[in-house]
Amino acid sequence: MQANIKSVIAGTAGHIDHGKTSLVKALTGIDADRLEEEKRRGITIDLGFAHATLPAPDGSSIRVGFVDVPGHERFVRNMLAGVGGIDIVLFIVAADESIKPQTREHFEICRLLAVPRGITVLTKADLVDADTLAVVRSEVEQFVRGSFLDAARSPIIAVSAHTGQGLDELKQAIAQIAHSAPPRSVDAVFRLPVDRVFSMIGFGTVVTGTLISGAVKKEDEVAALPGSLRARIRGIETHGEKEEVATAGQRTALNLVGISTEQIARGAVLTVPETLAVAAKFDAKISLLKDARSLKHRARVHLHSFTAETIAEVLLFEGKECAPGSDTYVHLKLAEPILILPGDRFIIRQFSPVVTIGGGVALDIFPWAKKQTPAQRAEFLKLMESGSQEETLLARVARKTSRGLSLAEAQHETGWTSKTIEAIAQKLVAANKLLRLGATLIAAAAFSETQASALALMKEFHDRNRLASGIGSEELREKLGLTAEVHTGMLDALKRAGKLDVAGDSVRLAGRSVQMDNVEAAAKKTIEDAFATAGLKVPALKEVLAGLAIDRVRAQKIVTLLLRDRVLIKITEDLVFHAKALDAMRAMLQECKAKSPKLDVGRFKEMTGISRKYAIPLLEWLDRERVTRRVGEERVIL
Ligand SMILES: Nc1nc2c(ncn2[C@@H]2O[C@H](COP(=O)(O)OP(=O)(O)OP(=O)(O)O)[C@@H](O)[C@H]2O)c(=O)[nH]1
Ligand SMILES: [Mg+2]
Repeated sequence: MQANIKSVIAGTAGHIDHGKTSLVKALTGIDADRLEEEKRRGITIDLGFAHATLPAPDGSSIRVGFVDVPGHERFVRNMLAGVGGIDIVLFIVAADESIKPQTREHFEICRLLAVPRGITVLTKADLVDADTLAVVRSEVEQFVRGSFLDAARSPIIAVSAHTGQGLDELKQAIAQIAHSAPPRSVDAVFRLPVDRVFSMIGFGTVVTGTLISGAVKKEDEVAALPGSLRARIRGIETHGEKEEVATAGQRTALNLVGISTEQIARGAVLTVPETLAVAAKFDAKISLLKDARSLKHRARVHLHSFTAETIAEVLLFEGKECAPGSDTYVHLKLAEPILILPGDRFIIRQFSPVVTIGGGVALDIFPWAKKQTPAQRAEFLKLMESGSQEETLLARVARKTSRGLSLAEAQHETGWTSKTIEAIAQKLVAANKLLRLGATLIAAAAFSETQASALALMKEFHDRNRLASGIGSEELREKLGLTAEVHTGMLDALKRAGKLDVAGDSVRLAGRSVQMDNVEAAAKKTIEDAFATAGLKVPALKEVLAGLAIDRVRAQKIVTLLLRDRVLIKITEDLVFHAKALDAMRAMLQECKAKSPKLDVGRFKEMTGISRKYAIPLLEWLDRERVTRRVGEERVIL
């Protein structure tokens, strides 16, 4: 492939029999009507494809892929599958018939899908005289006035596929427009909406489509959405030539390994695995055509996005209906999930009888419905419609408050490449609007609030639990409802600010320690003394606590403190020793070791003067502490 050759896609549009297929053939030499039925009936039923290389004004070449659509009103859905992703529309009006119903419908579809540019072609010029042609030209000029096809900015060219009149002028115009069109960004996630699936003997599954964004190369792994199928790309063809790479703006055929022709159909989208996510509902702005009926809340419509189509229920944010010729924000609930990204245009058609009634643009494919009021949502959607990438990413993160937005979620919500998300996030972090905690983005304001809530919660905790030295980190996280990443980030920030102390798993306000009254302090001393004087012949903890002047709950908390500070050591559920007594025992064992490292229960009992009841658990504890090691019936002192 000559990498420097620019590729664009031109699509036809217009009423049945107005000469679309004949024109494509006259321009490319290729008959895009490929079905036997099409040839027999002399009409186009499904999409047809052709290609040509045209000389550009600067002497270079331009490759034009043509998508030829059917004009018959019954096949508008096929037309819709072809028109998505075209760069240039050849808007066709037969000079002998002028504007007809599908002239209007196709025009509206192109306008609603925001096809960026086009050429109006008056076909069959050979069938009319100059006066008639002038009349039709002026009717058409009138029709497109003020639109993207306004004669002031886009040409109107009369041609005849039969005599060849106007074809050179048209080719030049196509090359000129293609040349001046801004190149598509390849720095976007690869997406190929599939419009055709067939199998080729010796190759297996082949799918074709207009590559609407990004790029793909041979041997890449691709995911087919919706669904979980994956495939490897064995071969690529664009415009009839084998290639190593295909990029946005090319008609592309991919030979897939791993997906059979039964497993994939028109409507699927091939994309990068583990990157984008399908949506079963999304928020959008829709516009209703002037001659459509008003659209009621909860109405069902046919929704077309690129090659996919499904049924959608339209939920209005306000009012009971949307009036013809107006636009409004809506929530759409889909019968089947589709891959649609913010900024993608779609068409809606009346449920029955099926006619095009409007279109829209997807704005929020993962709405945060429960947490936002309708007014907040409308505000949010307005920003999604017109805000910069920085503004929209910030708003997406901010609406998640203390939960934050992970980088993976950000990619699902925006459809941007991870590179783009990282770059924008970095700018926002540098401007102190966002923080990045691991793989989570959180708005600066939400992070401050999270810290304030944590401090307030800690204060309340200490006030209620004077005898507790701190709260368990996990308990705090659950109480605040934070994700692990935000929680860790919050603790780090407050530790750094000197506001929290974190010891192991326990979190407490800085400078805040256990607060005991006199009775509690006395009780603590009583417990400590009871164990200190007992040596290894310890009393039952229960009995010690029963003798105290305070209630069981507080007494238990004091024991917890003594255990935490390692004044007391718990050996089993019922056996607690003073640390000093255990230290003394260890010292004694070391002395014994000098005589003999062997230790049996008898020797241990003799040495310590304790009964079997204490000796066995103590010996087991010593094993666990690696002071002794059990060897058969005996132990060795280590
Ligand atoms: N005289 C004359 N006839 C034409 C011209 N272009 C097309 N036709 C005839 O018009 C008829 C319809 O042409 P197509 O090219 O099939 O029209 P189409 O717009 O593709 O029709 P659909 O795809 O079914 O919507 C055919 O009989 C063509 O031969 C032209 O420039 N001059
Ligand atoms: Mg045709």
